[in-house]
Amino acid sequence: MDFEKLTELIIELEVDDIADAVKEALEADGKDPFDVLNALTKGMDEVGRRYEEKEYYLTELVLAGETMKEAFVILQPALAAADRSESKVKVIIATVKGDNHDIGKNILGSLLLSSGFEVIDLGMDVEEQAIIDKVKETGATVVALSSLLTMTVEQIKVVHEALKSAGLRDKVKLIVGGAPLNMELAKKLGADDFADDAVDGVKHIKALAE
Ligand code: B12
Repeated sequence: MDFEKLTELIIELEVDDIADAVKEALEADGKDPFDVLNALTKGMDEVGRRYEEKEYYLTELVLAGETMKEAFVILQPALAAADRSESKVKVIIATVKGDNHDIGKNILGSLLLSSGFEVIDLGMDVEEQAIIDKVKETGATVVALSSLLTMTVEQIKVVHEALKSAGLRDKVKLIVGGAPLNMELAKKLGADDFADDAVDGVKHIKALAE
């Protein structure tokens, strides 16, 4: 199973075949799970491009999301097995309120797990209060928020303000990611940090947690 084939299966939305293909790449071919992740992400980028070019529509977007989820059932344990560190810093991850994109967040979660972090995943479309409650309950020191929609990036500021009002803002680091964001906007919205992709995100979170 070569990497091009994995990328192609995502682009062609082969939801029934992707799990076996990922399994074959990992088990029979002994491929590095991080390289497999790269190949799958490349496929999602192409799906996004086709959607922008109106070659794909919402149905295809939904199917691409499903296909990626199927792949992750197999890939996630392989990523987790690559656990490389002793750190047990607690990180809350969530997609902001109003946003139902969770693939990027899930990738970040898997990579954090495989780097030895304790990950508390609140899911997508998450209200600020749920984040506050979880910070209080777990004592997490990092909150990582995902926003893929321009419409929902303001929600980062809402979370920042809510943490402040609850007296928690100086106890947690807030890092954000997602296509509509950049470092400048992230800082303007009250976040401490931003990363372009999940691999960089893990590096930034390691630095923030020190
Ligand atoms: C799949 C998809 C969907 C799926 C989501 C399935 C799911 N369970 O996630 C479905 C079909 C549900 C969907 C719906 C919609 N979508 Co959509 N979707 C996409 C698509 C094609 C891919 C997103 C994706 O998963 N990418 C792959 C992952 C791996 O990448 P990623 O999410 O960017 O994450 C990476 C980084 O950003 C970063 N990252 C992400 N989060 C975080 C967090 C932290 C802390 C850090 C450090 C890093 C980090 O790391 C990740 C991995 O490296 C994108 C186009 C694109 N190319 O991005 C459009 C896109 C995001 N969608 C878009 C739109 C408009 C919509 C809809 C409004 C469509 C509609 N008319 O209904 C709805 C909104 C629904 C809602 N309320 O959220 C637009 C957003 C435009 C904008 N700027 O606002 C995009 C950009 C498409 C486009 N070009 O128009 N979508």
